[in-house]
Amino acid sequence: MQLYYSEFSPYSRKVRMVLVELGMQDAVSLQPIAVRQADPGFAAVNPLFRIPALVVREGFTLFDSPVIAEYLIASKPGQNILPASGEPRFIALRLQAVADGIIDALIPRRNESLRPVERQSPEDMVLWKRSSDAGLDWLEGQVASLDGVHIGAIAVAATLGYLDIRFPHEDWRAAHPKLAAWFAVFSQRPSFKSTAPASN
Ligand SMILES: N[C@@H](CCC(=O)N[C@@H](CS)C(=O)NCC(=O)O)C(=O)O
Repeated sequence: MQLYYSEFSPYSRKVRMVLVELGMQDAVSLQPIAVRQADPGFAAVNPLFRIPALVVREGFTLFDSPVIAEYLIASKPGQNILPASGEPRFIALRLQAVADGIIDALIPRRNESLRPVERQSPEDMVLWKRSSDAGLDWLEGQVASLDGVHIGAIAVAATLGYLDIRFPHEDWRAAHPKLAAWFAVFSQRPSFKSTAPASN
């Protein structure tokens, strides 16, 4: 299998963390790609021109990150990264949805901030910040459900890692002490450390 990814992509980092937690690094070759510069043929891998994208075999590719994560997890029966059924499964998936949703708000806000000031939309930036802040507030109240190593916890760690890399001036820890304490421990895991971007 081949995983198209970029080292700064938090959705890709989540999938790479899943690979490490499953002990599946050797089953997948990592293919770094600058997806905005990808040639039109990349549509055969992901018609949305996004990463991560997993080529399982010729003619069968998977996207987006929750689908890839679920596929990898399903290929390793007996794991606990996605509980098989019941509420714990949906609590983990809901955490992943919030973590991914926070990234969905952070990325456009960062992209907007890189545009010339006169072309920025302050209104949109306020709305994106409202969304990611409220997501973090919600996670602060859900720290008990981050216990363990499941897809929800992995996704939240990838999101907080992105926040630290791209928004280092925004001190999310001050207003979210329980989340910060959880992250201080979880971020010591080899899956988090080994997937850190090499350079900024
Ligand atoms: N919901 C998708 C989001 C994927 C996504 O947006 N990835 C970004 C990189 S972090 C991307 O490929 N962006 C392409 C672009 O900006 O043109 C997922 O979870 O995989």
